[in-house]
Amino acid sequence: MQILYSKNPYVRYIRRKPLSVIAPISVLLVLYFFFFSSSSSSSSSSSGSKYNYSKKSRGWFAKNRDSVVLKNLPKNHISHYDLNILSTSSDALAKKEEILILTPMSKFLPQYWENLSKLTYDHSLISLGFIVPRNEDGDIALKNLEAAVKKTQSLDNKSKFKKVTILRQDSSSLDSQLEKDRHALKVQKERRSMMALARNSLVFTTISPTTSWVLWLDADIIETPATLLQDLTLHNKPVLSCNVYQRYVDESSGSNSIRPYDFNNWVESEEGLKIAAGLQEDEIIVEGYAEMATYRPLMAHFYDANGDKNTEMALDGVGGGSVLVKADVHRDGAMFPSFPFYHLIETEGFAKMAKRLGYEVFGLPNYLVYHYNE
Ligand SMILES: Nc1nc2c(ncn2[C@@H]2O[C@H](COP(=O)(O)OP(=O)(O)O)[C@@H](O)[C@H]2O)c(=O)[nH]1
Ligand SMILES: [Mg+2]
Repeated sequence: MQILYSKNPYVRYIRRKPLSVIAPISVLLVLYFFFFSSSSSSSSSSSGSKYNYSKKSRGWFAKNRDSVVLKNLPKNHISHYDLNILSTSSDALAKKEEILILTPMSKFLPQYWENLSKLTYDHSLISLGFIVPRNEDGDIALKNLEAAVKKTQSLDNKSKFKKVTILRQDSSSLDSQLEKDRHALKVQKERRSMMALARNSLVFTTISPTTSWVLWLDADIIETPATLLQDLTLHNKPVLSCNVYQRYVDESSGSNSIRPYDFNNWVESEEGLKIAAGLQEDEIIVEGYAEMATYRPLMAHFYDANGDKNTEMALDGVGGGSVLVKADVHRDGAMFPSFPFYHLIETEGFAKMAKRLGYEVFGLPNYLVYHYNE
């Protein structure tokens, strides 16, 4: 072997002058590392941030590979979003923070649309998303919704919303939507679990890289202050729920009155935990039923007509009537469990999941929004 090698003229040359090979290789290595380290140092500046945008291409050769991918594609086909600078603050409107309003809708109420249209937050910063069930109610709701959208979106820039997305539900839904039917305890698990799937579908399809906030607003919330979005963002909370009430005519006095409607905004109780501990793995607790007395403090009962509208209270469960959520809470994975999660589902399970992800959940007992009275 030794003899064979030394007969090769190249090997003999290298043996005599090893520098002739080592020198150019060293130069190449130095150049490579120079470019490699410069490309990684530019991205490491953001390494302390939540999201990282280091380029996949590293150094000379990889850069060339990227340019091959980019060839023959239309100009500006790549959009860059830096989620580190996407803000959610108490000064949302001034900072032009975008809000996505999401509504599962089985019924279109003109009062809902009027209320939405009156919101004074800059409409060019508001996107809307709807999910409509695939049943007869849904057909009617869709027709009315589309007409309303068409009308609003052809108005002036001040009225128009940034974007409107309407989804048709691919999961099943219950047909009967009479209040007494949908509130019967035995249908709660099935109904709420379907609602959870619809909500998840809606948020995961419509959330965009520019969304700072998500407002969950049910289709039967027909009255909110026009400054709803400014008022809620002001608190700068990860999850913040309004107190849902209902207007009605008091039969005895004949006078207009209000009463609590949504009992899903609650604080966990000893009794609630005790009930949960005794349940089978797939059983759930639903709030507001005498059959299952949890004695949880309900936000609906904390309303004080003379109290400060900005009073906050920490919550463990929320309803879906009118809830503002920082988009990052959803991006981190908080969704609406369609299965028992700590014996909770849908919006109540969502609050639990947000908390398990380390976010705080709050409600505004004195900030009322009104549910439609059927
Ligand atoms: N996509 C979808 N939305 C629904 C369905 N059922 C109800 N909704 C909507 O979901 C929200 C909450 O439902 P709702 O029946 O009002 O619940 P409740 O107020 O707690 O009785 C409302 O905006 C409804 O219009 C359904 O099957 N599919
Ligand atoms: Mg409702």
